[in-house]
Amino acid sequence: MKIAAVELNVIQMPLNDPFLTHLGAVKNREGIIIKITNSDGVSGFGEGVAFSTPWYTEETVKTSLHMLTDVLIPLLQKAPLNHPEEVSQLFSSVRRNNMAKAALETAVWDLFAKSHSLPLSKLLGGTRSLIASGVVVATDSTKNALQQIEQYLEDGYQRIKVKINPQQDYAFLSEIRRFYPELPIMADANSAYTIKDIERIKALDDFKLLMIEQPLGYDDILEHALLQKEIKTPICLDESIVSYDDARKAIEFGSCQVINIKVGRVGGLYEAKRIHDYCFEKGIPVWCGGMIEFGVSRAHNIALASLPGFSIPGDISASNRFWEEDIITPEVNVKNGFVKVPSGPGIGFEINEKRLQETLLLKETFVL
Ligand code: OSB
Ligand code: MG
Repeated sequence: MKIAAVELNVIQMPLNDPFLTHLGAVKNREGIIIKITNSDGVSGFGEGVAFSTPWYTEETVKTSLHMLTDVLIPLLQKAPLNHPEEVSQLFSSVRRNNMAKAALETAVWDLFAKSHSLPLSKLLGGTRSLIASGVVVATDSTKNALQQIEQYLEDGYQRIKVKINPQQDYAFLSEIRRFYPELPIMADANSAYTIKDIERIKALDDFKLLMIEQPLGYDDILEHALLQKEIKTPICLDESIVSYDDARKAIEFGSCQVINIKVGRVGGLYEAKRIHDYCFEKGIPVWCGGMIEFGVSRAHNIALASLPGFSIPGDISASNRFWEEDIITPEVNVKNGFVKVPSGPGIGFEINEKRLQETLLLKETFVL
């Protein structure tokens, strides 16, 4: 596999509605769309999912651009690659910066799949042709949450995730349960609690949530294990799991019963698949997390979620959940609660060049 050129496109788009968590609001999404082209003129695409500010992880769009430009693209340039599985090892000399790594690594997977005329899902070992779709409600008002839930259920979503924090938990969830007693709901705290809040979190067992996501520290696995012993609701880890080893330790410790896998957070599809395979073997269900991402990353998520261990509807929603118009064509659609896994080569979606140009902030090209 000879990579001849890498193109970095920084784009920006407003969200249909602000995405609110206790950590702040996302109203505009910047992202990095990577195009790599081989010597035969075949192109693969990847997406950098770091945010403009470091609220979710330590990375930002700017740190990603620095890593890509000054470190990762030069590394890729040096190495003769036979398979995308090798990229992860190639980048192992670089500490963390997982979203920057994943942006480039996923583009290599797409390129490899396309040059072998294989759907990416098949290359990864996917077995599903339909992905059960869930959606996230991220607002600070109960009234808005109820309205959004009503709309999303009408759209066919199979599972709702809501954002919670100590200012918005028991009363908020009671009100939702009053209208939707049987709805599959999960609650994501994005580390809004500490172990001192144990009684507060225990009270949430009343709501028969599918799970509670990342209640405690963003890099903790120890206190989550203590908490899990005290509550009935299964804990799902998100922020705490940035590698295969984190997943293994969290499971061995009893820190969680479920893992949310995000390709960007763990540094690419190879690591995501390793986590999946480990969890599958241990009987730990996984689901695919979302990052308010554009179509390229959505497409990679769909391919990943076709693996057999993704047994819970993830945060894989339609393009129109966040965007007036996505940068891929066709857009991601949810039909009867499912997203179809494309059967075309690679990610199975084309880039909407017109939309990419409309949203473009900056473009850089590297000839290798
Ligand atoms: O914690 O899962 C999270 C979005 C951005 C950053 C972190 C998280 C989220 C979501 C998923 O909750 C939103 C989506 O569907 O993309
Ligand atoms: Mg989360």
